[in-house]
Amino acid sequence: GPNGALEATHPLALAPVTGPASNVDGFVRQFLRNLNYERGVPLSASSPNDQYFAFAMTVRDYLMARWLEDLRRQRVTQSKSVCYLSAEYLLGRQLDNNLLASGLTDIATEAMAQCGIDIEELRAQEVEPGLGNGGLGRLAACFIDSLATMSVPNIGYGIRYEYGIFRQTFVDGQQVEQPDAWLELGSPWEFPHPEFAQTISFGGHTETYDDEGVTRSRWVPSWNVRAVPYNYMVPGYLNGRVNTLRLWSAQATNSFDLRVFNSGDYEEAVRAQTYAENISKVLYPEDSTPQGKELRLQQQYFFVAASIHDFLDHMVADDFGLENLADRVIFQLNDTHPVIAVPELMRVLVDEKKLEWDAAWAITQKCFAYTCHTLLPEALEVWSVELLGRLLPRHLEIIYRINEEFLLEVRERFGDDEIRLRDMSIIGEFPERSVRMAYLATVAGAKVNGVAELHSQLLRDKVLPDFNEFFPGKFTNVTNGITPRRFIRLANPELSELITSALGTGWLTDLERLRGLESYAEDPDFRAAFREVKAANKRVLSDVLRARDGFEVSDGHMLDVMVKRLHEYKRQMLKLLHIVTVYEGIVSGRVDAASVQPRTFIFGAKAAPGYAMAKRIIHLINAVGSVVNADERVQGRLKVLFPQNYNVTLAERLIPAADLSEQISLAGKEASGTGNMKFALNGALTIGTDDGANVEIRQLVGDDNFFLFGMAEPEVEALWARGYKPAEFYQHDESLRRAMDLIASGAFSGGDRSVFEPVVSNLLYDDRFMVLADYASYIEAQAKVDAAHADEDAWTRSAILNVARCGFFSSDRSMRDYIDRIWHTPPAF
Ligand code: BZD
Repeated sequence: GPNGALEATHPLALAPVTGPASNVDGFVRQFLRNLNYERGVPLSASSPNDQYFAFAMTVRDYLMARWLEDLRRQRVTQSKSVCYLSAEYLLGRQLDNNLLASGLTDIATEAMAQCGIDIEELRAQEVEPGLGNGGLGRLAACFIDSLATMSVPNIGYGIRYEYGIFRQTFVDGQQVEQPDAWLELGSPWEFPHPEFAQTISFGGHTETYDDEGVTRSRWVPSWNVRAVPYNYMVPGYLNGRVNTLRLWSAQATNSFDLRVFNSGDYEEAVRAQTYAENISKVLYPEDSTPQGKELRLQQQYFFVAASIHDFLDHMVADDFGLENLADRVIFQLNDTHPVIAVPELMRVLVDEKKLEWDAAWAITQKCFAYTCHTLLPEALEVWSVELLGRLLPRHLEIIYRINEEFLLEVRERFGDDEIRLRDMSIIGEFPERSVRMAYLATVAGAKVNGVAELHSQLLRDKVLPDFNEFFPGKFTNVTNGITPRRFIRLANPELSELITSALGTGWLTDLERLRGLESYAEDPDFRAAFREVKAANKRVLSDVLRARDGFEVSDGHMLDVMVKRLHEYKRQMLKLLHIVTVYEGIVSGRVDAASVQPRTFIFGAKAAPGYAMAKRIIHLINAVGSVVNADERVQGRLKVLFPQNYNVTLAERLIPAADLSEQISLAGKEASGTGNMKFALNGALTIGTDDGANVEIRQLVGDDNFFLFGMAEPEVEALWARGYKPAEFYQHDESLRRAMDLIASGAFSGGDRSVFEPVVSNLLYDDRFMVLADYASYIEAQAKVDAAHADEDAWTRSAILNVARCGFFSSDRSMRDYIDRIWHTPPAF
């Protein structure tokens, strides 16, 4: 074997050593061994962090043999693997998930009790890895969970950011960002493998040379960094499978300082090191508004180049035959962030492996598929030719050639239609020459998918219609999903138990079985039990918010929850106008407080640090909250809570306690949403627009169990076409006027009218997301919510039906769809 190690066929080398005994005694022994021999402390002197580490390591030890076996099997069978390329994985805490997947929860709990340790205290030690912004990153985490649970060979590739999404704090109601030093105390879940580091190059120039009579191109880069892989276990749910998540960390190479700075000066050399290590230093907190920053492009190329080389070097057998690469791997591009992988694979095939261009292009077109997650034009990523050419000169040449040949084909099909050619070119000319990454992905990918039916339809019809015409059959839909292991079983153990008591086990991996709950909606005992679960979840949430934020959650309130990134298109302002309307109605004496259903409104939202309007809206929510919560006249009726730093861990507590789920984006703007699915599956009713996956949720649960409001996408289009004048809605709607005037009056800013003036005038004179146009309809729908909530039994029936009818939204189903429509991988190994 390598380095004189035993051959793989030798009995000692063949199988991994088995893990600790699967009983309490085995767990205790392994735990103490880890505490003593890995942490170097006796139990009596161990800190909670020591205990957490030793505990996590023990869980790892149980999974290790299976992990090694699955890695071996992926190499031996050479059956087609899915490589998910994603710049973000919003994993959430790992401990409980890994306990659940390995079936160790009870044993581990008892083992800790025997050691005199409170397992809850250990759980609290874990800092969640926040290596993503929102939906896109969380989706990647759900997908790799489902693939492992379905025994599909998969490697998730991404970036090991040293700092994840910022920690949000509020100072005087305004967002202040703190660095997320999630690795400060180390992480027990990662396995660095510096020996498998890849060298990733940047800069320099290209040249042609004579290769035995053939003229070839090559890249002569000017600097490089080391990409060090860190492996994470991705265990399937109770199936003995463990897949791998491989995240890359940037380190300086020895030659780095010499090559780039060539100064021989020590301080300069250290600076150079910092420059290299900056690449994986921090997650970009900008969602939906790409910044076009150089470091961002460095991050993208860094992780996809490392991933492609890693897979080719270690996972593809020497005799496999590159021309068959698409039988070995499909690289799924999670949005455009990893699209620079396309020219990288071309470069490897043409420049390094010396394949003909056409042969290389044929392979490449089969190895990639692209998922689009947006409809906002400003969110479509472009890179200036100047920057791309400076950082990756050979890739730019390759992109030019791909574009040239593509436009030739377009010309052949459609003739010299210059407008069409300009519109379809991968290179845009205005406002500067730049590479349109979504176009590159569409041209190169075997398939392009949107993330909900409506989104995929709009993608075909509105965003990329020329491409849809040119590539018939390339566009498809895969509606998003969520993992029921984390978002039902772990987040809502009481509901899970209730479901199991009705349906038996098996539903967690076959979520359509929840249909069986439909008949229970008619059973008064079941409804009472269901209500009790909700009440218990509210008590848990109440404890969490008291400890975390010092909030008191009032008993008997409807919990009305809106949690998601702060963005104008998501329309937190619409929610706020509703709250101000109800508040104003009571304090002005026009509405009797006693007639208002008690409600607690909960917001959770981070704003991109550079997004001024989003930050102002956060400030306004907090300001309204302070005034409303302090006003005697609405005591016991209205409460507004905005816990800081909404993250996966908090979502797991908020969602199971919610009664009402707010999914109120302007129709045609939210690609899918996934929070909407989590709420419905935890028995909240949705108030929502006809947008994203809301459309499919409503179709499944039925109109009677969903509060629909607002314009549908064609009406939005029609209103724009007619000419939208938000001020007219303000003038013609007294209740809207009162709410807006109250905000403008300074009532929430200590009389200072200037603080929220920009928010109000933005709505009055611009209102890109038509908040005012949908206001009346929203208020009307909220009145229906109040009426419905007054009938406890009917509400509970609806809530149960939401759970029963949303099994479709399991990410296991999403994965089946990807396999059937895009990947065509064998079902399992
Ligand atoms: O992706 C989101 C969409 O807005 C949701 O509608 C959808 O449900 C999810 C999953 O498909 N998009 C994002 O979350 N996008 C980002 O986070 C992002 C991050 C960096 C740069 C651009 C966008």
